[in-house]
Amino acid sequence: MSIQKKFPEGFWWGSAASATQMEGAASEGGKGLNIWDHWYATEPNRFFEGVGPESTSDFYHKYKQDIKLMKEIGHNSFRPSISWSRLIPGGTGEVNQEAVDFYNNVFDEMIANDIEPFVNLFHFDMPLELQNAGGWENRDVVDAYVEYASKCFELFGDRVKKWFTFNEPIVPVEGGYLYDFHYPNVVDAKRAFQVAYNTMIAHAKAVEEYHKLNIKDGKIGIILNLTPSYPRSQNPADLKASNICDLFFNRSFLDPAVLGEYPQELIELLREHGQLPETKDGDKELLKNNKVDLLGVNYYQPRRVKAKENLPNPYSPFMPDWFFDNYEMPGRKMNPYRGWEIYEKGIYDIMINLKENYGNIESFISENGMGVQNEGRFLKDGRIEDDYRIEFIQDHLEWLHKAIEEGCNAKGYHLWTFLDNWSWMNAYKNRYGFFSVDIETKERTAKKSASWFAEVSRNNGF
Ligand code: BGP
Repeated sequence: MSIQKKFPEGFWWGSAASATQMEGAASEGGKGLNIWDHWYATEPNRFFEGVGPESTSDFYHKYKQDIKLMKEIGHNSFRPSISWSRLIPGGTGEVNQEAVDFYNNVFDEMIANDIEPFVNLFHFDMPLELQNAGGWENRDVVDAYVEYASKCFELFGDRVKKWFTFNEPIVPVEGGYLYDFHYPNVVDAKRAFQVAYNTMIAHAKAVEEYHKLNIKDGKIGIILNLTPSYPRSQNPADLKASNICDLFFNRSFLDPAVLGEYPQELIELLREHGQLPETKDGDKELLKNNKVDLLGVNYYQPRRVKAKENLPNPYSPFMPDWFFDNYEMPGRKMNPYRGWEIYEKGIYDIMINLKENYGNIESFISENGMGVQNEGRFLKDGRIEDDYRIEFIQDHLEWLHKAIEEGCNAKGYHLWTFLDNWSWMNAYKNRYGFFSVDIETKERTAKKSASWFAEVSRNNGF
């Protein structure tokens, strides 16, 4: 078979996951509680079929076997996250030695199998005690995070050379403070913007600490879900709607992380509506001086918007949605299980934007994937024939390849995710993995996409 699309040498082939979604052992090994443990204990009805984060995919006990499987399918990199409440139960103070041993074992095992650990420090999982103290609204929590991050650099930085401060930091803002899909289920834009801002300060302080260490070959970045905002039409009203969306949902994190400053237009908009967060002296310089080395891009779906049909209810809580309506483009391709549009070219548009407006920063696709319900339907001779996933990945890779050919600085592709895992409120509704997991026995079985991806990474293309 001749390879049509060859990727640059050393391309990162792998997948991503997160501690809460794959480790399980939520009350083992000295782990403290995080907001997911707490929310599930208090409102189990919020979770699909009442399934919580207690055991998830059990990576905590099965990591050796799983890393072997990663190796078998040609991974040269994998992104897990560290659970803050496992490493430092309660969020501040003593480090939990059992957790140190666990993460040491995981990183060592990966390296022994030539799989580079890309380590993320925060994937939606705030320690409960710190959430009770106000979470990201409280600047003391920012300091606690910086201590936690520094501890991670000290413990694992001799082997981990790619660090990420946050995964999709906008999601806890949207879920927890605007749209009611994460704990603490607050609906209050002003508080949401404070959370967003303080997260960015925590990020910049962690970058500063890491850069001070001057670790050879060490890089630190952030992972953002960049969702292009496509306007319905070129009418100025639609363009304005899409520009505002871009400010709220992309540039709110992308600009400070990569350019070291917030877009002036966003500041003006928030000021006009009395929504500006509180800042401290020195914050501006902190952001300016601590830009990322590397950017992870999570891409699942585009956002399509149009000018608002009706004026917002002036008595309703202020929302970004006061400035746009979502637009359902006729004929769009959908993943009906997740309710997300599939638009492969989005990946290319993101990369071109990074090239043109963000100094062509070194980046990679840190998540992309397709969650499908009832995958058992596709079982044939004991294997899930997930041709739709192969097609999904390949179609996205084609656009990524084109972007690279045009000079974009994209260094890799990670699928969400390695094993079917627990998807927050959706629990095990939609399955994303290269490997299926029997949620009772935790048995892993390779899907067709696993062997396809093994070929692709072996050939460094397809
Ligand atoms: C991303 C998150 C992941 C993962 C994925 C799939 O936004 O970083 O944690 O869950 O989306 O989404 P979901 O699990 O909601 O289907």
